[in-house]
Amino acid sequence: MTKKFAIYRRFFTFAALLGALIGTWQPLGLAQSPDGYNYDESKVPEFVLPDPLIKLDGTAVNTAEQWAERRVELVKLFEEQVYGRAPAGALEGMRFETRSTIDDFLGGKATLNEVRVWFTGKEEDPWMDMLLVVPKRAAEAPVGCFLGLNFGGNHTVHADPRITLSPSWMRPKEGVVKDNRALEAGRGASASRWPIEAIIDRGYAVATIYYGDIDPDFDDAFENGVHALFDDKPAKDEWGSIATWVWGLSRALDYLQTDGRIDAYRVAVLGHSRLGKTSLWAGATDPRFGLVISNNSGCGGAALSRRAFGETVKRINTSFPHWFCDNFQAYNDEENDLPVDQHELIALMAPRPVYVASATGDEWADPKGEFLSAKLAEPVYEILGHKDALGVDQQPQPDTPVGDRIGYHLRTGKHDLTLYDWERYMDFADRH
Ligand code: GTR
Repeated sequence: MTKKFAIYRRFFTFAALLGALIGTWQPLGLAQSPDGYNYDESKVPEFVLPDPLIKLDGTAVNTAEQWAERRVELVKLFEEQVYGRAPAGALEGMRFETRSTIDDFLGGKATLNEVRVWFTGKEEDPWMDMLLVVPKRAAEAPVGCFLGLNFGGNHTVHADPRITLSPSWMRPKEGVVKDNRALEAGRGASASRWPIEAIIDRGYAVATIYYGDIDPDFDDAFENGVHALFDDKPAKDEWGSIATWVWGLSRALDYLQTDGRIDAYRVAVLGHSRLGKTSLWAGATDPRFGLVISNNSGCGGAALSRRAFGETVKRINTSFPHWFCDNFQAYNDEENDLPVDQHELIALMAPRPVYVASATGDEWADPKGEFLSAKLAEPVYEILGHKDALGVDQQPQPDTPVGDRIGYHLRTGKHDLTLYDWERYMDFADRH
């Protein structure tokens, strides 16, 4: 087969896959579009997606070796145009301090630790606090662990009053945050998103960190959080907040690798919404994460940018200019100019298992666009020996999980992370 033919074949296979998918989409129950945003499937613009299996020089990717080269290209494009380059690895002097141990957590089923990660080892510099809950059975053999950032402080994930109330800066929230500081009333406020006892009962550990410890979530010209440890304002292709949160997740994994109760090869990184965008970028940049989970991550996460359905690139860059690198602004209303799209982000997890989840009432995050990204990552898994990684051509009915190496479900309900989602993630982790 000539090289040219191989490229054409690759292109047409990808185009045919895309065409077939577009032809079979079933619109969800249409909610009213917010002003200026599209929730109408028939108004999705025409677009051509970049093919993950064609390199920048036009050559086709047919083998694992060729994919390894293509992968480097894709990571670089996402770094330079979307999330921004981050410093590689930990800072010199980083150390871990276990600040508390609760041995009788959940009636003695688990041990809870609060571990502070001192990023430079110096107490005057930024740090992050990890809450880690480990089932007692880890004494016999190391266990797998779910790691994810939380929105409201570690004290919000469980109501146990022995968990330290976060002293960090918080976004305002009625009843649980006042003057940008956490209130006692916020204890357990996010417990429904963190079903810790159910996770422990399934034999997994769970670790979480307040995302604002790593970088407070507001546009502050990069002066606080870990940015303060690095020089000046980031250049146009350097890290926004998502890449910074990812840097923190990798430091959390540095710690987990030192904790003998955790099987460091079985750490799943998970996140909801903006933190789902974050878990995907973490999985893409840190191959130590064995499994990657994106819950309702939407624009800049699992959803295809070119569909411009629900939240658009322009809207996200306007509301949250600090999340991505400044180069990403160039694609406001110009999604077709992006050298990548989000199916290629999902493909960066291959051959590791990845799970994408949507919710019926979360059209802002474009559930179909999230499904399509998962689907269009399949050819990369196939090259790496996992044929039919997702295994279905159409978005499944609500509450019908699908997939082998690539998992997907569409939960009935709103934008949220629920016990239903966690149960699917644990089933998926059990299988892998
Ligand atoms: C929304 C944003 C989404 C999503 C969400 C969240 O305001 O438009 O992209 O990230 O916030 O993180 O809760």
